[in-house]
Amino acid sequence: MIIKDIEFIKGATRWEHLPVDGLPEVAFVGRSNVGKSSLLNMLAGRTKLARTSRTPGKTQEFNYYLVNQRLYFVDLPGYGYARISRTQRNRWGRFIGRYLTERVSLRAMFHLIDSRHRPTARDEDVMALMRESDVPYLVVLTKTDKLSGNQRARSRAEIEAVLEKAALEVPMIFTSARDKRGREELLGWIEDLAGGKG
Ligand SMILES: Nc1nc2c(ncn2[C@@H]2O[C@H](COP(=O)(O)OP(=O)(O)O)[C@@H](O)[C@H]2O)c(=O)[nH]1
Ligand SMILES: [Mg+2]
Repeated sequence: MIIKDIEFIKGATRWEHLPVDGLPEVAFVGRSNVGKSSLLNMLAGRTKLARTSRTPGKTQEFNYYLVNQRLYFVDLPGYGYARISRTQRNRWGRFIGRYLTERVSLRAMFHLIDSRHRPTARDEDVMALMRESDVPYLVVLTKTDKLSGNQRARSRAEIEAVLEKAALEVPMIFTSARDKRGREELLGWIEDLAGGKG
């Protein structure tokens, strides 16, 4: 898939504000600071499409980007930021749960995990949600430029073990926003799952 154009459409904070045009969408989820904005910028081939932030967790919006006039990338709010309240966390969980079950145009969920760290308890919560969902689920390892070959193998083994514990068999894509590793592979998955060709 080649991204010819990409345009920020809206930051939705309520269910009623999600687009209703029925275009397919793929969503990106992960803990704050995992490198989600950087990855979206890397995919888009831009430096400033999605905001990268030094104050993680600020965005609590579903940010919709229209790609090639025919599908959306959805940047979901980050989680696991220590300073958000339990109430906000519960609200996040409910919203994502509803999104997974009711959003018929959702074609895939890409779960970003920092390749340098073990999945967190909140990451495991996401895996548990995806276990119960019919939405195709893929794991995207971020910041792999920071790993040696050995560390990469260990990272893969660790995450596979956690996924196995959750009874999940999931494609894993190694990416880096720094050196663009994984870009073509990820775009290939998006095209396959959401029909981004053309
Ligand atoms: N080395 C390296 N650093 C990255 C990469 N992606 C993001 N970062 C850094 O990680 C921090 C968080 O990135 P950001 O995209 O804002 O994360 P978000 O909170 O998930 O949107 C920033 O300091 C980025 O420069 C990557 O692929 N490699
Ligand atoms: Mg961000």
